[in-house]
Amino acid sequence: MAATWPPASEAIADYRIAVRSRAASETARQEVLAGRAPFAITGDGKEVALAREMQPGDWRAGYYRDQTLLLALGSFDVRSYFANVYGDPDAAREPAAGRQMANHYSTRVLDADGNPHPLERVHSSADLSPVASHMGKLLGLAYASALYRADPALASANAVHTRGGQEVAFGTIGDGSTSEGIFWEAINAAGVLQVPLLLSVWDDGISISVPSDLQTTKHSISAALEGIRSDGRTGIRLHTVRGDTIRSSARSTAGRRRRCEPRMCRRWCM
Ligand SMILES: Cc1ncc(C[n+]2csc(CCOP(=O)(O)OP(=O)(O)O)c2C)c(N)n1
Ligand SMILES: [Mg+2]
Repeated sequence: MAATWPPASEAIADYRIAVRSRAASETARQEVLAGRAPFAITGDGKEVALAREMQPGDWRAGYYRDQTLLLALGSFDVRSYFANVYGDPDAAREPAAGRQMANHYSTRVLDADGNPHPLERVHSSADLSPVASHMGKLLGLAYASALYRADPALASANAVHTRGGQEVAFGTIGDGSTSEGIFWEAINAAGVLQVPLLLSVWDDGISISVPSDLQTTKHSISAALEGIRSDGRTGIRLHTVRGDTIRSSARSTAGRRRRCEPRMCRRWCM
């Protein structure tokens, strides 16, 4: 697959986001080590490419490495990022009003008056602390879209929640977390139900202290999942790409997932 590159102005703007995000990561770690913040496991910069393939109305269900994704989506800025790290109780600065762990992200679905926000942005479901536990939510979001697609009357009756079922659920997960049971349940169900779901596994070969060699069959989640690769009717599509080709891969997969095929991309961290 030939890589298609964005215009230079877009690439520079994205690069700025990635650099800013990395700088925020380093500061957040310093704040933890200095005792001014309780916790920070942070992300890097590659997720900016994924953000560019998401559309208003899509959903995210991810984990603590996703700050660049949210920065690139405009879900928050660096100020709000640190409001999250410090547990700021003001919902105007920190969507979870300080009730989440640091680096656990969300966007508000309802406004201050209790009305649903219009579908003009990407929504983030609230992150969960037990690793992989968001996989059930990711599947549920994608399944809801599949049901809306199948029933236009249901979709139009719920137009504040769905764009006729055309939205897609984007997930992220670390390679170590793929050892959890719910990961396998969700991936299997996605392959059976053929829901619009795109999952990126950030394959850095480590999960805090345990190398993936010691916990993943065949030392590779892609290899372990080969048995449920799509046969055209059922199963999932698998892609393994390096960080520098994320964008072209996401573009190609984004088009197909809007046609309702579950995908999983195993990606190498940059
Ligand atoms: C069920 C559960 N077990 C253990 C932990 C503690 N824990 C937090 S992050 C983490 C490592 C996850 O590694 P991986 O999924 O590879 O993500 P990475 O940080 O490498 O991106 C662990 C073991 C947890 N949060 N939840
Ligand atoms: Mg890992």
